[in-house]
Amino acid sequence: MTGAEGVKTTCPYCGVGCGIAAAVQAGGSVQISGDETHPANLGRLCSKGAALAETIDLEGRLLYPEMGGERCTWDTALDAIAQNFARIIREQGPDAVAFYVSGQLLTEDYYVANKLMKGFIGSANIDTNSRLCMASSVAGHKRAFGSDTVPCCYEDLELADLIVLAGSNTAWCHPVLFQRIAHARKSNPRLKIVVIDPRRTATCDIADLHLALRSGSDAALFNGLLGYLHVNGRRDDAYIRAHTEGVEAAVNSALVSVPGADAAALQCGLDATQVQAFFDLFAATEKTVTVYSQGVNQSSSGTDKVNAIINCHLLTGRIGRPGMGPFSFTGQPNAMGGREVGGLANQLAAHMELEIPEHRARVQRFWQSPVIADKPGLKAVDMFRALGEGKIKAIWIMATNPVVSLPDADAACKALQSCEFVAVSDCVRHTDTTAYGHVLLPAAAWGEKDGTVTNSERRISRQRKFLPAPGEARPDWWIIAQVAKRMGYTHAFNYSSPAQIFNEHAALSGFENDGARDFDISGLCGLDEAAYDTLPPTQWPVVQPGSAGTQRLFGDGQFYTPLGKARFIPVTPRDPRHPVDQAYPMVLNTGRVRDHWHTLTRTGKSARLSSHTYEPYAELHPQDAEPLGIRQHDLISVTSRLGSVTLRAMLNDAQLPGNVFVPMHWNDQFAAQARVDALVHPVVDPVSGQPESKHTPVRVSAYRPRWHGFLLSRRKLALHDVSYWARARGVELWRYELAGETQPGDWSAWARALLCAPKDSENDRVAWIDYLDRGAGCYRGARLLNQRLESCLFVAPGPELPSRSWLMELFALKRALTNAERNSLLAARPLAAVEDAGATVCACFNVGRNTLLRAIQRDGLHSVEAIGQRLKAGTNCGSCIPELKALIAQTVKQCA
Ligand SMILES: Nc1nc2c(c(=O)[nH]1)N[C@H]1C(S)=C(S)[C@@H](COP(=O)(O)OP(=O)(O)OC[C@H]3O[C@@H](n4cnc5c(=O)[nH]c(N)nc54)[C@H](O)[C@@H]3O)O[C@H]1N2
Ligand SMILES: Nc1nc2c(c(=O)[nH]1)N[C@H]1C(S)=C(S)[C@@H](COP(=O)(O)OP(=O)(O)OC[C@H]3O[C@@H](n4cnc5c(=O)[nH]c(N)nc54)[C@H](O)[C@@H]3O)O[C@H]1N2
Ligand code: SF4
Ligand SMILES: [Mo]
Repeated sequence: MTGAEGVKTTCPYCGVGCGIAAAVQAGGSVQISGDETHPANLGRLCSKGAALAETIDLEGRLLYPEMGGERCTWDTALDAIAQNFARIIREQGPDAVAFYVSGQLLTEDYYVANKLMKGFIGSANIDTNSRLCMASSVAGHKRAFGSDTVPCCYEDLELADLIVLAGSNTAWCHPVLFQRIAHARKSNPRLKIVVIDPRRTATCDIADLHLALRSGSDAALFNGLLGYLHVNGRRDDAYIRAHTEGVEAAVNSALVSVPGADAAALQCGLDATQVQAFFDLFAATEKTVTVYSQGVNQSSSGTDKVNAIINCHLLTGRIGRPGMGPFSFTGQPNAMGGREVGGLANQLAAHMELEIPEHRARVQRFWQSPVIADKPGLKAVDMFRALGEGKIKAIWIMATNPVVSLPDADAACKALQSCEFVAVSDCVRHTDTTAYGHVLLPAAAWGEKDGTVTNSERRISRQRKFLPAPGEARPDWWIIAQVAKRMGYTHAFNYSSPAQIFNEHAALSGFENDGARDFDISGLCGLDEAAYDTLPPTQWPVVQPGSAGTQRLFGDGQFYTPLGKARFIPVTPRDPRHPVDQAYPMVLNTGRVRDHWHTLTRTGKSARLSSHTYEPYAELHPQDAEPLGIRQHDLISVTSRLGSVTLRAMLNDAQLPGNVFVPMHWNDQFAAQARVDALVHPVVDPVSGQPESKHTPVRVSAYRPRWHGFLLSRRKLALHDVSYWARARGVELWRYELAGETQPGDWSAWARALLCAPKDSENDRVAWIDYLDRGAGCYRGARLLNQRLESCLFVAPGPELPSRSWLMELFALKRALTNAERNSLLAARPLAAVEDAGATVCACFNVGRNTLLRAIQRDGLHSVEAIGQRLKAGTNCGSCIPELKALIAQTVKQCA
């Protein structure tokens, strides 16, 4: 669909699923704006969506197939996969091969991969990174509803009088929904917000109540709530009788395990009055939505946490009606689509079950396939364990980077290293995972392929192509179908467009479905190419052709269990001291930062997005840091029984004492030793198999190198002799933070060896300015090329180094440096006073912390609106508003 604003498509990042208009300009650049007609965002975008144009250049792209590290033809690469898979299946059986796929595949890609593995190879060894993401929600939904159904829609957030955000840093991870909630709060004074998170996050900015509960104790809190609602006469008995089963067992289990608000407070490490306030608010508010995300799912008791939440909604009958319900926010753009096609190892397609013989027979009949998998395959963590043990001989990884994102990530490296045959489909040439691929397949990226994705409110939206695929990149569905054909399944994989695949998927959803399965989009079946192309964003189910879709589910009290009733699940909260390890006394919590996406393959390309957090860090409470001799911005080691990382210490009281928070994003492409999943234990939830990414026992210690430094360079550099480095994109430069254990004998020679480009032409005018204070252990050097700053290195014995801001601005200049600028280089600031902007807070308008502090202190701008008017900060995507408020609050408090 092309309009005046460009092609309408969907954001490739989070599960909010915002609509985007992408317009290719005359010069080839792309302009991105929010699609005002898309119901998810109505024109809004967050910082990541707004910066998409900065991430689609071809630098670092995988453009051609490769085998054994050499470029090869598509035929060679595809034959190699088909032949190796076929041979291993012949010799060892179908369970000796596996696919590891991703919630970032489009539904059509995902459908084809699942069909090939389950219906033609005949194994269910296809699992997905959604196992690390949504598996506990899926398992909790199925236990309670008999189906993996999200009953709510975004509008419920606007209709609610209470929104509970459990284990969700909505402000950073679902920013447009956060904006919708913040907006609703302004227009509805009754709306109260409760945040349940061990950390005080940016989301707490709009919270009326923040419960900083002990890590992992959510099931105790919601069990306490269930008992409280029961005891205080808040049961909706008519609803319970008509539409649910198992209430007494769940209530008894709650009353025994957590008898009352005081017991909940004790088990969760909370203040009893706060818990009481939460229970009272929940009890009194009919229109309550409970949102949950990874603080709930990524836990060894994740499924129980989900059911403890759902139990409270069932007991009060608050489900399926406007403004209420349990609402899982999905992470990836197509986490939901993956569930619909059955991309998890324990599912069949179109919400049918592997364990049910009639379902298997039905899918096989529909696919007319030679076989059908008859038992669940291996879940992600088990799959990589089996790879390491040599039970799986060949794996094909698509659209995910498991060497970074799986728990016990070093074991994943070893497993891939020892595996007989590894194929990787990715858009990027060098990732921590492509390093292990025998065959690399260049996938078409966002903007280059067509298909559909489903967002958190079950809304199916089109991703539309607006750029040609570069080099020999091909869409994932095409690559998979090519391999399937070469394995002999030509007839079943003879697709020529994603529309054909979508039609087949839609037909399967309605096949012999007399209302027994929630996922039914047969009303979208039979779309021709033109109708597929113009498909408007639609919420499933869509049973009748021409239907506008379904906003909410379960309004009729009918569920997908054998009796048609929702099930209460008795929950026994785990031991709050879990796990105990004296040698590793702290709890490692991991998650996301505002402007980065996962393993940095995309957001790491944008200078704007990299400026908010440019270095891997660990946040901890000053009370924990002090006895360890750790000061603000020191380097530290965080170590578990499995591994160790080196990071920058950020001390703040937003963490609970005893907790350390480390972002999940950094990896071997961006830092020396910051792949945090190398530390995370592969402990999984017993029901869902989802890993516990938020709770690993660790210890923390100061890391004291001999020197610290930073380096700015127009070229990407290979660093030797440094024990710590982290790199980030800047405008026209790479920024490196450095530290080393050995001092070079001659700093100046070291700097020249590192920074001199091998291919400066004879006509280039190179100049060096440097300065060494041997006694103080300081070195500063700058290299100019044709009178522009080419690179500079600053070294000191401690982490206190000059601000990088002004130097970074010089790289963006298109002209020669002035004499004054040259003379100021080694001071790292203009000798004539120009104010230093400081670290970026507003990425959209590049407004720095110091500029904001000056505006607040000196110019008396004490509201977000006033700052917005003067500096524009916070007026575009709004992602930085929580930080602006925190700066105002902090500065005003200091002045008072
Ligand atoms: N900026 C950005 N946004 C993203 C992504 C990204 O990479 N970057 N990724 C997307 C994806 S795939 C996902 S899955 C979502 C994730 O979205 P979220 O789940 O919101 O993000 P996380 O930061 O992983 O974790 C959320 C919070 O859980 C808290 N937590 C830890 N342990 C517990 C606990 O025991 N109980 C409770 N109640 N809370 C706990 C953490 O402190 C953290 O603040 O984000 C999506 N959006
Ligand atoms: N410690 C810790 N670990 C975690 C988490 C956590 O909170 N803490 N969160 C977990 C969660 S929720 C998630 S979702 C995962 C995410 O972890 P990953 O899925 O491993 O991370 P991504 O960087 O999104 O990897 C996607 C890869 O696919 C490539 N790609 C992008 N588009 C396409 C495409 O169209 N086709 C193909 N073939 N490739 C493409 C990208 O270049 C990239 O290499 O991490 C999990 N791991
Ligand atoms: S909230 Fe941001 S990242 Fe998520 S879909 Fe919308 S624009 Fe993309
Ligand atoms: Mo995720």
